[in-house]
Amino acid sequence: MGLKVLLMQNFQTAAKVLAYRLPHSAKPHLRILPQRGEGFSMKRILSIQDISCLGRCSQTIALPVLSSMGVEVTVLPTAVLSTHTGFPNPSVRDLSDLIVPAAEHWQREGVQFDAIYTGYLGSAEVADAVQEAIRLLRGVDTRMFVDPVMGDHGRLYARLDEDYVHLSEAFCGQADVIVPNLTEACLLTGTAYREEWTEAELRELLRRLSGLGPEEPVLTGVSLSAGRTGVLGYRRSGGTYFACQSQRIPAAFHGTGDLFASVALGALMRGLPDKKAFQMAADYTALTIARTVRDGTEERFGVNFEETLPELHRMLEAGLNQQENAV
Ligand code: PXL
Repeated sequence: MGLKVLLMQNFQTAAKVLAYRLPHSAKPHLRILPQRGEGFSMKRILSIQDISCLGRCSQTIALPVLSSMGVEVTVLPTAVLSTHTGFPNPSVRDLSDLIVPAAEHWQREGVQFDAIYTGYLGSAEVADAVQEAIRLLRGVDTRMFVDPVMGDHGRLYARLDEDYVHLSEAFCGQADVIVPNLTEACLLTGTAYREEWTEAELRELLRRLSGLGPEEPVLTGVSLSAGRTGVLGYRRSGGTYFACQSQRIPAAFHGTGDLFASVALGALMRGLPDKKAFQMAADYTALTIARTVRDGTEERFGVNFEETLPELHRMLEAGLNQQENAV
């Protein structure tokens, strides 16, 4: 028997063994990436936020999560910090003078983005430069997904001030989708912050947010029944609301908002409808927080999403498969 034939036979046997061992959810009809020979039009997004070297958040979550969901990510780091600002005295290198030249470069190269995703920007200089970059790069079909990261639990994050809140309003005004938490929504709309809300009050807050301009404001971290948390969203065009709730895990890890936003954007980019995308983000974030609590990780280090990415794949596979069958 020739070497080539022998290799072929071994290859076929190995392939059979591999196929046999695949768990049900990884069988070819459920997949997040195409099979050999199939075409795939991958979405390209631009993620504009800082790199916090330690303490998983912003780019260090957006990049791995979106990449693993089958979305191409161009990163535009707005600053590099030794840690997020939940640690005392991080070392910070501002990169605001990179932002416009990088955008001009991509513009010269004719690069197009399916979505622009902004998160923590951290300073007025950065926010101004990012506005200009968006002006240069946003095409008619570019969706803008804004997470107006500013604070939590009723307080602004360290280093941010009132002026920054006004800049965030301008970003939200241009967005298709915004994903503020309750603290951010209150800051953006000049509403007094409180912990307890009725659903009618939350709907009113959503309408106020939509008055800033976004097509779809989605409030994150809202609880609509005991022991549950998730989102309440509003679609301005149809005047309809949607809720996605999951288990509430009582813990306050850094970066969970970034994880939530990245998963939701990834699912939207993969073509899932908004309610499914946000439900996936709520379920995956809850699962990841639960796993991180179990592991005993310190809150300042963020969540152990590396451990739960396989589950995210399974959720996305199931969502895509359902979608395919529904068509
Ligand atoms: O996770 C939000 C975030 C992002 N980037 C930096 C932060 C924070 C929250 O504190 O400090 C630098």
